[in-house]
Amino acid sequence: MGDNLVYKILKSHIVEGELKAGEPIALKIDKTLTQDSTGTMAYLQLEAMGIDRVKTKKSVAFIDHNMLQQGFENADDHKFIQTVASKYGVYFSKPGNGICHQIFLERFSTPGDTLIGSDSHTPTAGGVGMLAMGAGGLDVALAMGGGAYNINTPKVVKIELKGKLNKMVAAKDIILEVLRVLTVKGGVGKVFEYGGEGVKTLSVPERATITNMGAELGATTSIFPSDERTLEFFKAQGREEDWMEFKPDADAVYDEVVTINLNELTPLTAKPHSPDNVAKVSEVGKIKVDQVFIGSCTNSSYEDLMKVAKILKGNKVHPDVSLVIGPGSRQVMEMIARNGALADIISAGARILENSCGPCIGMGQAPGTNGISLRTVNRNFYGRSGTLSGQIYIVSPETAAVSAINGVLTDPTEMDVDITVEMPKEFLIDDSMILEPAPTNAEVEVVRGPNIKPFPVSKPLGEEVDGKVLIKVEDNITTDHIMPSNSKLLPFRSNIPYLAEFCFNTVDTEFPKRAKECNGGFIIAGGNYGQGSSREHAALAPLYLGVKAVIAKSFARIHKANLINNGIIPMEFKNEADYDNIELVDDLKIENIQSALEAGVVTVKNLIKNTEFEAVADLTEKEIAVIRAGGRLNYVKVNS
Ligand code: MIC
Ligand code: SF4
Repeated sequence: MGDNLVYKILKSHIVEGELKAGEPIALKIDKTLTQDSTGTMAYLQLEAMGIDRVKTKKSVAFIDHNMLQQGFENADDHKFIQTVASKYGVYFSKPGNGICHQIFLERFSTPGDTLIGSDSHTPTAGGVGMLAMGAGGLDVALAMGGGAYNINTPKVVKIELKGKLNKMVAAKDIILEVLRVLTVKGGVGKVFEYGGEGVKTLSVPERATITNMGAELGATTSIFPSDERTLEFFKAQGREEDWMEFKPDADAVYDEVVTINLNELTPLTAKPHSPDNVAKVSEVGKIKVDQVFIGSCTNSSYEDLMKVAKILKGNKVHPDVSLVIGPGSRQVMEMIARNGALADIISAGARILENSCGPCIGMGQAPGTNGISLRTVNRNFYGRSGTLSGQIYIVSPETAAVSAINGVLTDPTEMDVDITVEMPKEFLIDDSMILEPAPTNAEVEVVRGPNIKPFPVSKPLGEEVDGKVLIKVEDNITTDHIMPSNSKLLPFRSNIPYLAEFCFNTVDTEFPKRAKECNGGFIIAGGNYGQGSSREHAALAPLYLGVKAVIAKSFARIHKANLINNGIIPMEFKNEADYDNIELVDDLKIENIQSALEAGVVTVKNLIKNTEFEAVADLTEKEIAVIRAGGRLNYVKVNS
């Protein structure tokens, strides 16, 4: 029995545990990435660990999220990250150089290696055969310090691609199809490995679109083999020496196989407000569109924007539509500027943004009231665009561009235009916006603005946990619900006390006040709690407000790890029906929590209703030790 790609990497990187699906393992991490909105916290945590220099093969800090500088905060945070990165031996990609995942793919990705990043779309680099995973900032800081990364051994699902995409059907439609079939919970505990004859029909940027949005399945990550097409990409990036062939064994085994027939796919869209709310564009019909955004780490490659330029060339954007373009990197922007494609886009009437996340994370371009916005992004969670009544539809660049011309959602196969784009023989290579770190840490002084506030640290666990039910939420609550992000809040990612005032703001504006008045307590949640962004702030803000435990029907992987790292106990209802019997401000109490965690089952008393129920604490020994210590930083201090 041969190995699949995932097991090949797991076997070469495992430092602890046993490779058996569901069992905890620790992996050696070769490379890390951070971006600015999670990075400030990650580097504060790195400093708190007291190490001299990072111990990875390469670590890179990107500035791409908090780009609107409406006040001093973002600029100060950029300076902090630049100086702290230099001091600790981390490469620094300047603001304007582009989105972390696009640049990492272009300039830093290496097949067969492991990568963790403080951003949930780190799996983008799986497009060249890396095992690339999103993680909380603290986990990334620990990996930079040479620590291993803990995951549960995933199941490996093969996605067998058959045939070839039809004209105007895109890689985006493949991942939307996977989401339609498997849903936002379908990937929990799994890695998706792409294979089959259809793989060679896809370029590296197309593969990266798919692995990027695999994050929306709740998957640990997604991965493609590294083949001749990958070599073509590395050669054109002037990085042939970083390439290696990486294929599964011919007799590789998989836990499951899902087959997708590329020939049968048609353009798809994910309707508001979930990436798995997928339908055929032709079936949704010609709804009137107010805004179109083409960009984000999912679809802002050279290839994507060249296709868009070919569609727009000689046409005009519909008078009622605002078309916004955000190139993924400076390499992309400069290349389309030099070859004239940007001129075609501008001439059609598009608005051009700098190379950054932009509207994807609500940094500008919020739609108008009830505005319908087609976006090539990966997430359309409620409120994420910055407009609560905004209706975001996720589409491919092809669907976006054709619809921008027509003013209505349009199946792009209706337009007859040749959009073939050849992979350039040479990409334009200029790494001058990637700064090398200082040779030693002694010569760098870290610059800290007044926006940087100390972050909360949990206390060691006592014998008892009690408190009120501070909020009760439904299934599929995202970290965007827990700790919203938009242009007003993103500048405060290094200021937890301020940010905490907005915790759960799109769900229940009274939560922060209630949490403080009750002196902390419990969060009660449905299934897949904490899906989406890796932001650790969705654990840090509740911690600051006194949350001690979350009892949910189930958790998303990264958020569960973030809760544990910050000393908040995640527990699952043993019997889901017990969820229905809990109400806001019920008084809960868990006695003998220390031994209950060991046993894995906790009895929760409801003091108001005079009832009790059981919750499962599905935690490894190490995780229990972390919670006992009052979070990972305390644990590391005690154990090093
Ligand atoms: C996102 O797409 O939600 C983000 C913003 O990139 C986040 C990171 C963050 O919240 O800063 C992510 O995907 O992890
Ligand atoms: Fe940036 Fe959006 Fe990608 Fe997150 S999903 S990294 S906000 S472009």
